[in-house]
Amino acid sequence: MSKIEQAFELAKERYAELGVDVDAAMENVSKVKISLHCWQGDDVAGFESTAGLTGGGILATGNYPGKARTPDELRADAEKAFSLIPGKHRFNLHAIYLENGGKKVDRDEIEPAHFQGWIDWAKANGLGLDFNPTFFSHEKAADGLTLSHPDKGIRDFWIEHDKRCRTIASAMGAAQGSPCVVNHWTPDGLKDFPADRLAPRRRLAESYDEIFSVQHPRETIRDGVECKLFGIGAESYTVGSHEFCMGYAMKNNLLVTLDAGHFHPTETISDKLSSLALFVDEILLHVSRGVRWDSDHVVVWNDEMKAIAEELVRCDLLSKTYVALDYFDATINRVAAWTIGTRSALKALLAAFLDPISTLKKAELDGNYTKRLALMEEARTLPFSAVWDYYCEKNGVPVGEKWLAEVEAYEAAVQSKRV
Ligand code: RNT
Ligand code: ZN
Repeated sequence: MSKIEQAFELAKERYAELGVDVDAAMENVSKVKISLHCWQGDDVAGFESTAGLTGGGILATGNYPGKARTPDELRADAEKAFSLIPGKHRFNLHAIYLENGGKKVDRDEIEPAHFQGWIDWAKANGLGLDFNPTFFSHEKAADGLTLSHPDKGIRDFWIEHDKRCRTIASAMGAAQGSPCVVNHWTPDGLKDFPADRLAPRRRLAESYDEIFSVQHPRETIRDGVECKLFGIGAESYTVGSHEFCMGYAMKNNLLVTLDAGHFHPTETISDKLSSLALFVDEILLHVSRGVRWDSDHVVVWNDEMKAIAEELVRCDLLSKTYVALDYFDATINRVAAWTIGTRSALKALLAAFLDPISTLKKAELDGNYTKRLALMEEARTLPFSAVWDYYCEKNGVPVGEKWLAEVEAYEAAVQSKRV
């Protein structure tokens, strides 16, 4: 027996003393598919042009060398990350990651053919694809308004863009045999006090109404609308606020997208899940890490990640929740950023499955809050790492920090050669 197996067997016994079935926990976590965001690989630049991220209330900071410059490079980097992450997962594309063969294809001209390379790659690698319309980094978004713009011509341009995105997503869903999850996020907002808060929201709702009036089979596509508190340059007013998006999604049977960085600093998305679950069919999560604001730091296994995973497990929400990552750190190796964030999310889920939750719930029902707190506290130091290490080994991915050497070797052989 290897050291990892020995440690695992001891850990399994310890968990069994608390009534926790470790094998079931590993089996449960292996069913969760996390959607890795393509945009960590190149700082949200995309392949439309060489302009990179402009405008739109999101910001990638840092200049770590070696970012992916072409679809092939991005795919190679993603494959490297996937090889270091246990389980089979998904890949989340934005419309600006099209393959246009070197010819300008504007946002209102994109077609499934521009994503055929991605569809073929996903199939070859056993991945599902998800998709996003891109309402930023474009001259028609330069003043911070898109679907809510007062100019009908500009609104129509973006409506056409989103309709095409949904057609592309539906084609992806049909090709992969699982729904392509489309997230609709608009940066629309105002820097200073609005005189009219209602009209832009009415226009956004009308634009969405037109976009979603096009029906696609449910087996191929799911749509979510994502709110935000504020963005850089849109500090005073966000058209797609939480109330707007939640209201719109509930009324129209769409997914509510919750991004962990899009709320007030002490407001958590973990606490929203149980309430939402009572009233919506499905939820889309953008797991991120805001530091002081929606800074999109790499996800780590912190209190909020822990709480999100606990809610998903304890409320039995994984079957109705799509878990996607959303962050972009350009100051560290980007393959490492994917690996750290995804492994952290999976760790949090495995740990949540390993909690002695039925005992905790029973103590709570009995009014025995002493026992509840005592057990929760003891559960923090159960031998989790022995189970996680074994889970990684069983899935054929590096155990512990060993993945880092692989990223360093990849950086030396591949990423550092990109200049
Ligand atoms: C921006 C939103 C949005 C984007 C991605 C690139 O604040 O979180 O989800 O990060 O679509
Ligand atoms: Zn997001």
